[in-house]
Amino acid sequence: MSLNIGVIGTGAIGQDHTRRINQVLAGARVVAVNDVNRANAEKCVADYAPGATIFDDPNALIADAGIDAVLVCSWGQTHEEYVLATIAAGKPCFCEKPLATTAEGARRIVDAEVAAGKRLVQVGFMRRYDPGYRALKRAVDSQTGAPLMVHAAHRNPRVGNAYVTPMAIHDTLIHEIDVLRWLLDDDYVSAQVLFPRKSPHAHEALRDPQVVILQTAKGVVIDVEIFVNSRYGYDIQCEVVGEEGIARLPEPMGIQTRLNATLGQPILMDWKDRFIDSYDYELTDFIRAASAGTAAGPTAWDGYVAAVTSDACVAAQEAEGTTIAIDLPARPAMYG
Ligand code: NAD
Ligand code: NAI
Ligand code: ISE
Repeated sequence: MSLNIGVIGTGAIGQDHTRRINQVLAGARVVAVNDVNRANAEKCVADYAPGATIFDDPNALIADAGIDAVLVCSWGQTHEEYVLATIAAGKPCFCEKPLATTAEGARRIVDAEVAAGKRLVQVGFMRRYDPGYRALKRAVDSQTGAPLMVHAAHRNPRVGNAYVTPMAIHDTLIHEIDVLRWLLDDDYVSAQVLFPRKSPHAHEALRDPQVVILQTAKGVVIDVEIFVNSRYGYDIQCEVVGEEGIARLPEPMGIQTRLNATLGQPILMDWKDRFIDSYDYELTDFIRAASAGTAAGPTAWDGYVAAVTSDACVAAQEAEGTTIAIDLPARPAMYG
């Protein structure tokens, strides 16, 4: 039996997820879509989901008896409402990051899922599924000794004018916030943000680059460079310094050339290409679990921890140079 999926938000990633469900993966079909911009919904249906129903009301899509599971791919500030409605309908929900744009919002989702009594939410932290990060985790767990430091970088070539300083945290750093916590099997205790000299390519409402320093409960110090006007490429770097050695995230595969007296290797320009296999794997996991009426992968609790950490990092941006403490409440038993 095929899982009938409804997608809310058919922009860049909503269309890409619809493409992979309908054209790449097995076990599910996107049969309904909704978007505040109907033209996006129409394009998504025309390109990737012929015959799918376009709902004008997202809540009607969630409630529809023909929909078994929901993907929330709309803008971050809309996620909480749709995830809560999907939990209330008792259906599995895949929610793109962030789970919610505030810690309070993410907590409401955790509380609703706990009240429902079973996992229904998977957060789109796809890097946990990336073969490179998984290989790095194996090396950190078994070869390089206890981690002492992490040096990481998250660089985008450019961003639009709607991307403002706090989005470097909520939209971009959030991937490192989640994946480094998973990589180190640790939680954060404090955050600090430093702003180097501003890039001339950054617009007025954006301080770019930024350096975020996170400390963990086990004493690891992490520095993450966020630079969203790198111009040269989409570049994700991660190096873990351990007691016995160093482990680095592998570069994405690319053809090495020897041409014109130069040794060359291409650098990707678009985030969509960098973790393309991971999106396939995370949705495979979602389809498998949702077909059994539940959810797998990164949890609502992971989304909540990321939101608490993001809020602390934004406070650290505002109090430049100051160290902001990160306090987490006890983890509900449902999340292990
Ligand atoms: P986008 O602007 O291209 O698309 C968002 C779509 O949602 C638009 O079509 C918009 O009209 C629609 N929308 C907005 N509000 C809505 C509402 N209330 N109800 C229904 N539709 C609504 O943005 P995007 O780049 O596709 O990002 C969407 C989400 O996916 C964001 O949460 C973003 O953080 C996340 N994202 C994740 C990754 C990743 O690597 N995991 C990458 C990109 C985006
Ligand atoms: P798993 O290996 O048991 O299952 C993952 C599924 O995705 C499998 O079906 C597997 O085939 C597929 N998959 C994922 N990545 C793949 C890759 N790179 N290559 C090939 N197939 C891949 O893993 P598990 O334990 O379910 O974890 C999945 C992710 O979700 C992990 O990152 C894990 O840390 C996370 N997770 C987190 C939880 C939490 O409480 N934080 C709970 C459960 C999972
Ligand atoms: C975008 O939303 C993503 O999730 C990308 O992975 C990230 O690199 C980018 O900075 C975000 O805007």
